[in-house]
Amino acid sequence: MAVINLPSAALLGALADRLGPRGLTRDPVEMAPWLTDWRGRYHGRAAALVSPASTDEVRAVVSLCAAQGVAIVPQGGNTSMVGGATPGADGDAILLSLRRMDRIRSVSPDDDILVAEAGAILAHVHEAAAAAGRRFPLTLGAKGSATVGGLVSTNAGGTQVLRFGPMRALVAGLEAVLPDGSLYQGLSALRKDNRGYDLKQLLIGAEGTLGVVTAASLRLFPAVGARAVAWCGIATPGRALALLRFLEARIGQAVESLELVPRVALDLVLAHVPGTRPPLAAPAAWNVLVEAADADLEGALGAALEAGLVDDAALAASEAQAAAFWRLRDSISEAERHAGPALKHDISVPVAAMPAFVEEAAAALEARHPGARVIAFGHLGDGNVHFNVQPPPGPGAAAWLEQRGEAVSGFVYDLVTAQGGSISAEHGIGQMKVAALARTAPAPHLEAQRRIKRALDPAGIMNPGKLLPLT
Ligand code: 2HG
Ligand code: ZN
Repeated sequence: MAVINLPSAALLGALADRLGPRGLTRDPVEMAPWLTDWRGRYHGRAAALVSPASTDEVRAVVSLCAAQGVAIVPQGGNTSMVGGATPGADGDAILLSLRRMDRIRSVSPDDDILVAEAGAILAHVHEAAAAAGRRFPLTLGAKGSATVGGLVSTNAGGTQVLRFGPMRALVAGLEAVLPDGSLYQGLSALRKDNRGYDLKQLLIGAEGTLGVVTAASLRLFPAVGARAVAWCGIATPGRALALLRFLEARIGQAVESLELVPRVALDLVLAHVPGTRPPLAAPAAWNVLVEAADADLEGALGAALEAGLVDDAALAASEAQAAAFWRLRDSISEAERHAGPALKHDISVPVAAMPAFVEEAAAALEARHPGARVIAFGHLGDGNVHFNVQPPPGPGAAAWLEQRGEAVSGFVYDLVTAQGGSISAEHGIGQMKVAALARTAPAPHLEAQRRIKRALDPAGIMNPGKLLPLT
């Protein structure tokens, strides 16, 4: 059993000496924003916030902490949906922010590779790729604050996974500091490399439990000439999947996104996000946002209208309108947060099973818990929706969540597991889902993961309490 120690005054002094005044703070006011997660659900404490400026400094921090068995919680943009970057309440850990390491180290159009440090913000990666006439395709609502290290460590997905896959498909190489302070130098972006286990893939999605990602080589793609974006009104989630297959048959891989938005989600956005407008003349029970690159989306959607798959469609007439459609989609989380606390379930089942799952699981849940409301939205084409549940409105909402939250989530996870699905499709496990993972994952799966963790981090100092049920 790993033993975690409190950081001694000597350790804090050594860290301060090594990192200089910008690299360490214990000031409660400076630390406060980073001790609570984006959703305001987890409140942690930390002995210090360290902000190294280089990989060498990260190595020094990890080596010093490893020598004394002190825990480290790595953090990027602090946009985790599952409390993955928030330290525990005990205050024993060092919070390690990668935000000062935000350089784009290189862009190589010939290799189609961009090397970014862990603290680089996703939107800046997009800009740097575009400046070189290329594109880094992964994108998501939090692109203005999510960082490369966090995206790697959670194997982030987002809205372009349909065509390009999640981070696991987009990271060509990694640099990381392992829990003993040694450096894993794997940035060289080889297209072919068969030297045994793929440590890079082990670190992707490890949520900081196997080391600290300090930089990544990211795959670039040709810039898009013209993107076409349309907002469609449809009758059922089944029609959304049928529409995807219909469009793929006509314009193939040009279809880059297909996002499902129920009327309740759109209504929340229109109510809570300033400057938003209804995209269609009449509200539809279900909506689909489609994006295609360099293809005749208008023609393909015309055929879908004729075939009766789509009831109404608005094709963005300008880049500004395309951005406005995307804003409606990307603001769902924020609108939901304004509406009050809800239970979040980031789930996946096989793609073909998702339309029926959305409707049947929502009906079953709402029948079992009268007054509760399911808001299932997102990446239908990936078999992943955010099956979020709002408590019955009114003053009893907080008590309802407290008393029933676990049972409601358990109900959702049991339905997902029965379909061979996953209780975390793209947000990770963090601290929010550790117990749910322990309950639903097959024992051999958990045991193999525990062995990997023990092999690389025998003292258990890296992001304790996250991802793995360790007992
Ligand atoms: C999205 O797809 C994000 O918008 C957030 O993954 C989902 O807030 C959520 O539940
Ligand atoms: Zn999502």
